Amino acid sequence: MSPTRRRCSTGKQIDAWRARECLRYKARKDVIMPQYAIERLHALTRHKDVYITTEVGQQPMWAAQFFKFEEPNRWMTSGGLGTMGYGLPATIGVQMAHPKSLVIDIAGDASVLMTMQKCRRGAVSAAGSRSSSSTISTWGW
Ligand SMILES: Cc1ncc(C[n+]2csc(CCOP(=O)(O)OP(=O)(O)O)c2C)c(N)n1
Ligand SMILES: [Mg+2]
Repeated sequence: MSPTRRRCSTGKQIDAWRARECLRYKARKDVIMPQYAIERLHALTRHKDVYITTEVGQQPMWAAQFFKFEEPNRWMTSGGLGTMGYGLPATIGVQMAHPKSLVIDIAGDASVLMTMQKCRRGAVSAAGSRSSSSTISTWGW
């Protein structure tokens, strides 16, 4: 097959994939769809200089797919195989580097929990107090 024909069939294949609209989602009345929330976040902040950080899980995928990045180096993520709890400290670091910009951590509920130890440590250090915790075998007890 000539390179021209190969490009042509590749283009058709890509068109067929695009036609599936694999990112399409159904709006619901009972919940705010995460995809919609991220689309709105983009729409409402697009006039600002925005940096996005993420945690790990489904939300970095939605952030990549539904926040329409318009500048390079604006998406700070630990990646799909990265560490939960990355986003909040990353947000603080990016905000310190870009004090006039808007920095947003798109986080999942479980990843936020992973940052609680850091918040606790920061709060305790800032207050100059000490803190102890007990060790338990499971959550919820
Ligand atoms: C420190 C750490 N522990 C465990 C994991 C494995 N892990 C990856 S995603 C995930 C769940 C993430 O849930 P949530 O933050 O609620 O994100 P969602 O998928 O709901 O967007 C877990 C446990 C990890 N990546 N990092
Ligand atoms: Mg979650």
